[in-house]
Amino acid sequence: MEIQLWRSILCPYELAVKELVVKFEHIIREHKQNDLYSPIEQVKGRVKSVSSILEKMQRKHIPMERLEEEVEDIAGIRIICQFEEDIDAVASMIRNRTDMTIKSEKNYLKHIKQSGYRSYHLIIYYTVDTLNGPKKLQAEIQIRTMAMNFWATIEHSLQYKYKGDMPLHVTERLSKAADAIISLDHEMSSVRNEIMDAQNSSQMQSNLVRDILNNIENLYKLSNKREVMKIQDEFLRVYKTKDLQQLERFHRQLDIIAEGYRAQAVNYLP
Ligand code: 0O2
Repeated sequence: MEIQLWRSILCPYELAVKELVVKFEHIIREHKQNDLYSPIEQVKGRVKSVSSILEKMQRKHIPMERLEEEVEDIAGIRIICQFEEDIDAVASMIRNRTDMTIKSEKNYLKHIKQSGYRSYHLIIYYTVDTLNGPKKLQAEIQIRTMAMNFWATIEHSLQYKYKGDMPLHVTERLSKAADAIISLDHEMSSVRNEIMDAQNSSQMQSNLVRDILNNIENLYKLSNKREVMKIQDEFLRVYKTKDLQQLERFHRQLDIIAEGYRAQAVNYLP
């Protein structure tokens, strides 16, 4: 096929990958802004390379006219989670969306692949707007933990290196490593609540500090400088205590002060 034709086939998939990455990244941002733990840690996306598409078509005897129906992962999204429990949360989030519909799901956590591969796969239908109108296409979403991703990345490179002829001693090592990853994920799950609490507090602190500094900055425009310097010194004192409750109290008080100055400023308007 001509290069130009490949470009026009892949172009809507490039758009889909970009849009999907933005949408999943936005979910992370929304959680953080609302002081909530995000089940999504990281999102990556890629359009399958032409050589990888050709290899799959050859291996699965897919004719050119069936390419877009049968190669389901031309657009690929990978969602990385911290904990195994997060995978279910992300999958149901996707099921509930109105901009994606599920074609199929594969649970390689319940049915671990012979290689030791674990991950949750969803094939979705997603519509992009192109110059020729809307185009409904397929995308593969892989959801896995950081530990599963570590294993899969290494194993994928080794598969590439040995081109389907991996020596037994390497396969055995990878199988042991896969078992270790299962134990690691379970261990991390057992301390999940503590880790989540710590991460939530740190996110809450950073949101509070951001809001307080915004308020102080606005006060510079409305109040006298000496007053604001005093507030700033008080903020530094409270901040150094590393006590979240004190910081929250300070934030509330500052809100009241700022509100008072805003009301005064409105009253002075001609
Ligand atoms: P890429 O883009 O290099 O990742 P098949 O493609 O024949 O394996 P199928 O049914 O089309 O099978 O899809 P499946 O098994 O649900 O998932 C395909 C993708 O999952 C692969 O994409 C890999 O990304 C990942 N995957 C599946 N099995 C393994 C495995 O044993 N090890 C690793 N590291 N990854 C796996 P591709 O096609 O390899 O392309």
